[in-house]
Amino acid sequence: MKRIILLLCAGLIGFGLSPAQAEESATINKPITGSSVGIQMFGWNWDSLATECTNHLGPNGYDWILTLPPQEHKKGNQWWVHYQPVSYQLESSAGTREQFTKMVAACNAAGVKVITDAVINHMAGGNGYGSAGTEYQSPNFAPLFTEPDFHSGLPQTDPHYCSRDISNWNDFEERTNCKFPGLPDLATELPSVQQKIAKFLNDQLALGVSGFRIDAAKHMPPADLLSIKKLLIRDAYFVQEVVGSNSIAQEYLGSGDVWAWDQQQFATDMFSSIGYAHLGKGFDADVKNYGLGNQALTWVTNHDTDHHGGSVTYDQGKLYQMAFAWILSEPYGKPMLYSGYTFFDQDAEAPMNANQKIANAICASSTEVKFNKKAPATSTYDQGDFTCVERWSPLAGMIAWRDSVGSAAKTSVIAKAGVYGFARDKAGYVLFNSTGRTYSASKLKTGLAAGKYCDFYSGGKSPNTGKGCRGLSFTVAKDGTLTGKLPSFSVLAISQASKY
Ligand code: ARE
Ligand code: CA
Repeated sequence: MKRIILLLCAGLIGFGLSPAQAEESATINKPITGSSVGIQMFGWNWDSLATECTNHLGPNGYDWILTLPPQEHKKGNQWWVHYQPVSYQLESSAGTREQFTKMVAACNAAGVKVITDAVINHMAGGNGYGSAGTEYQSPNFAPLFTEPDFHSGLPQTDPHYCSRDISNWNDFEERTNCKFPGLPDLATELPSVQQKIAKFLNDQLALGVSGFRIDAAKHMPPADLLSIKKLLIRDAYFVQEVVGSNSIAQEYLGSGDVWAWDQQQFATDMFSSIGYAHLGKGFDADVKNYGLGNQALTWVTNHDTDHHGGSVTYDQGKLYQMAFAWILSEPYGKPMLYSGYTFFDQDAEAPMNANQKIANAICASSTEVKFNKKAPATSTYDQGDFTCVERWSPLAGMIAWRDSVGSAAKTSVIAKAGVYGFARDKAGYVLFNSTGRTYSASKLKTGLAAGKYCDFYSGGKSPNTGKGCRGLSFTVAKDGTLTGKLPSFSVLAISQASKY
């Protein structure tokens, strides 16, 4: 979403803030809505994220990032050690507290809100830090929690007592009181535990963080999350991870937003293999049953599906890019994209340096993406390459297209043999060709006024007024229809704003 920050800044400077501080607080106070675009930056250390916010995320129109969990964690070469906290100190293999603080300030100054991953349901499992009862304590800091702070340490007569691993992932008592396999489960109903968690989140809010992805939210009662939220120093954004069923996700709408899992299944069905984009025709009817209203985040993949499977991935080359373009084109939901690193071993942490810290992220020097030229629905990444999705210009183009169509309704849907398209009322038109052949569009109803339009996906308007388009251009006839050729594995996105 483009920022209308200057006016706000002018107001805040009046209160004694420097222009940079005013920009930072304008970013923090900007709400996350349907026109906001977020991206999970998985495996990025704090130093690299700071420069990426300034140089690419802000300029390309991203409104927020989701970072790795920032707290001290169990040591190891697997990415998932970040999900096993040993203390709430902001020290991790992604960087120190000082580096974290600088990153948050740099991102806010670039207009990019910072949402961190909050792992507050459990602490680390047996990790060599001690015997039962101390295994979840950091060797470096005073113990944060003790045995009675965990469900397994409560008197056995307590209704919340449980020392087993979860086996029924949907039963309320079991999923909230028992252990995510192997991990000591915090007694989040206790006010003393809630206060410690709130202190951890408040520490980050005070540094300029805007909100949190609540990891394993499904394993904490919504009432506990609401109690924690009430202890925060300001109104923080919550997006809660409630995997699987919409009916369980609906229980969490009172404490914040949630991800739409059924929508992600559409992305997988439409873009995992060549020629299935037309399956999008069932989406609008499906959405009506989610019951998540405007509190749903839409997505293609996250760190779990990227590593454990169950989504389109970077292996699908241009289809992967098109899947992100699709969630950016739909009026439904708040889209979150994903930028990570490639791996041969699904447990592998992002590339580390000699000090066992995550190394700086390296993006290919050009905007060239490692899609296979001969088979564009595959890719040619090496192990440990960063995908740098936030730099892909077709997606920056789609973000601009999304801004330009605003909340205009979806109309004139077409779906046939790998092709899917629709108008956004009279504001814009989008068309997906997931086949390996050029698609000859004939007389598609666009809702747009007659004229020539630049395609946002292939480059948009030339920055020099009057110089036409950087990429493809399409013509809308007097009757509002479009006839033209859309290349294979590509998207056509035109709007009022790209008329020339
Ligand atoms: C690792 C090992 C485990 C071991 C554990 C403790 O892999 O074998 O038991 O350590 O030693 C991440 C990794 C896990 C890792 C964990 C801790 O993904 O592999 O465990 O970190 O290091 C359920 C939850 C959902 C959860 C998913 C993974 O409901 O909340 O499982 N997702 C979040 C994060 C993960 C993270 C955690 C939670 C833990 O996104 O990255 O785990 O902090 C059905 C059910 C769902 C279930 C889903 C599992 O759909 O309905 O409830 O999701 O299956 O696929
Ligand atoms: Ca729990």
